[in-house]
Amino acid sequence: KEIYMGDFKLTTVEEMEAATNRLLETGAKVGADAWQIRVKNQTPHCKFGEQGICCRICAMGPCRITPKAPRGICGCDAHGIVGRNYLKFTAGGAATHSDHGREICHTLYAADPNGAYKVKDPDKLIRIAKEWGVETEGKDIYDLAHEMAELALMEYGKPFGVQRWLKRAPEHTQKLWHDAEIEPRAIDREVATSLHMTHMGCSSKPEALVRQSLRAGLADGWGGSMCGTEFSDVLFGTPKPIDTEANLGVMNAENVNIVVHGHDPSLSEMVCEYADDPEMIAYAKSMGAKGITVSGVCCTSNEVAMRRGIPMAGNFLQQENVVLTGACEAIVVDVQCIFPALGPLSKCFHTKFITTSPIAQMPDSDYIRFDVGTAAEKAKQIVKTACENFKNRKPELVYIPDMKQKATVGYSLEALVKVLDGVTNSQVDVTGTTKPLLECVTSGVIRGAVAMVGCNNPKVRPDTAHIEMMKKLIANDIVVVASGCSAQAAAKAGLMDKAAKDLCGAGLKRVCELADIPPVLHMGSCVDISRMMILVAELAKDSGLKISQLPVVGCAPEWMSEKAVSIGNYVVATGIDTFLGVDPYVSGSSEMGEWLTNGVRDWVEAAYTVETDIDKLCDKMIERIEEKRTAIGI
Ligand code: BF8
Ligand code: SF4
Repeated sequence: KEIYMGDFKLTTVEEMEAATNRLLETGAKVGADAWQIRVKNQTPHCKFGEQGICCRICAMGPCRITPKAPRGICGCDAHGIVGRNYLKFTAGGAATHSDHGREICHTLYAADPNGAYKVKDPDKLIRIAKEWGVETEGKDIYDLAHEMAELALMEYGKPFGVQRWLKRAPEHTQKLWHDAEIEPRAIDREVATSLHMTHMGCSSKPEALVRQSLRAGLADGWGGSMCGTEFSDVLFGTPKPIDTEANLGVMNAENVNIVVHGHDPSLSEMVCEYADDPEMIAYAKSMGAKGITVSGVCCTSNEVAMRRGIPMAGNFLQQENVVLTGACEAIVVDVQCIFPALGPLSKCFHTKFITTSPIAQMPDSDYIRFDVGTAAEKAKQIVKTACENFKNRKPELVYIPDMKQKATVGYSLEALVKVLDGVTNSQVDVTGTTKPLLECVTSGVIRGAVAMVGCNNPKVRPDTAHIEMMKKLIANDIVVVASGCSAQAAAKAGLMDKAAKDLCGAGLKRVCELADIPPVLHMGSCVDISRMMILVAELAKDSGLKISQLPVVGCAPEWMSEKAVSIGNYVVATGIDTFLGVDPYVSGSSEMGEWLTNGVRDWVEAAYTVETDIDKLCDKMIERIEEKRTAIGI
């Protein structure tokens, strides 16, 4: 099923798998373990766990629900157990994203005109300050940054009131949240309340557990994640379209290869900064390399790709591959989605596995503790360590698959509004609104939009769901906005190359040409799904429609993390139907299933669809988009 267009050709999943297999051969030679092997050891999975009907929140258990034992020792039934597990899962994700956001606020608090961290987008800072009612006139930008950082940090623990960012939502959405009692209060409070509710002997009523799941999710998407995204932009710059490349072929056999992996741009930005320093490049040369190549894995890769054009080596299930190339001098990680496997794996090669965060400490790693105060010095130390490691490479183990695609990334909301301005023939001055995009949608040139997000999961043939669905969507004139590992799957395949416009239906193709954009738009990392929330909020306000009426849906076909469930909850709670390709351990409770796929619609006008057949999942999304168009008469 190869698709040729001039000299442009998508990279197929088969080609990616062949490259992986070749790398696994190297792994076998050095006695390395791999997720492909561990999956075999772990399957079939425990049925109780899969269905969410195992409870171990108190020491009378663990209790497992069977037809013969329909209740745990305390009397909790399957619905309560599944519901509590679901809420705990959500709380884990909300805590994780939000804590990342908090770290960014601390970095902003430490911003200093003479220090490692500066304010790169002062206009955005002023815009947010005005939005929050903070006086900006005559204030030094760094004083303002510190004031705003402190206010943002207060959002995590304020005793009264709800999240400040909620005001960005349309009035109607805010009212729905208020009426359903799911407006998130302090971010940490929603996480703590969730853990309180799931303690032994608290909530076991699915309705209450689902309600709090939405609330904790909203504390993430319209709280912590939004802080993460917005203040990352202030610190490191708001992304603008930029060219980069994706897949393992971005690593360079002649250079010192540093791979950044994780999530918080505070680390990766500094590593990139120093890897670019002439002094460091000279140092790499003195070690026998031709230069330094920094590439990325997972969300931190999205962050530095969007702002610096740093190439993306791969996504979640490709993290071991970067080490298996034998050409990785250092894989530098901060937090989240990091395989502990990287420790023992790196020991099979010369690779230094450098952990940097007290939050993600792992065996078999070199721990170089990174914090805002010593960022410059530590980043330098990391780059130097990598350079010095070049000489330890075993040339006979080096194999970098010759596989990469071009990608244009960096479509923040600000950038998107700007590029789409060029599309319509509208004589009205529409600068700064989503109206051009709306015009494309209402005229039917674009049928709608899908937000493709989330991870890889061995339960789905890696990247297939992302890539195949995107191909089908764009062929149907549905524009795709992508983030996280989904975005990287697209980039690896070539779907973020502007040449991929030829895979689109006639309408979307025309828009891509006029706006000079690829059909799959990179909106960033997973915390940046908050950008998508602001986009739909703006679309609703500019069109006078409710968010739930827009022909827009969300999809996480290969998700695996707690964060993904937290995201799913806030996307649904924002009024966007959300399609999952992996079941969130709720199949053991018909009531929970009913609440998530239907019941929540009464509160937030959207719900989940879970479908593990990817073809069907995609068709259902297209159907939903067309239904929404019909309902509003476009
Ligand atoms: O936050 S998509 S595997 S990297 S969880 Fe992780 Fe999933 Fe990737 Fe980023 Ni998001
Ligand atoms: Fe069993 Fe109830 Fe304890 Fe859960 S809370 S482990 S169901 S006794």
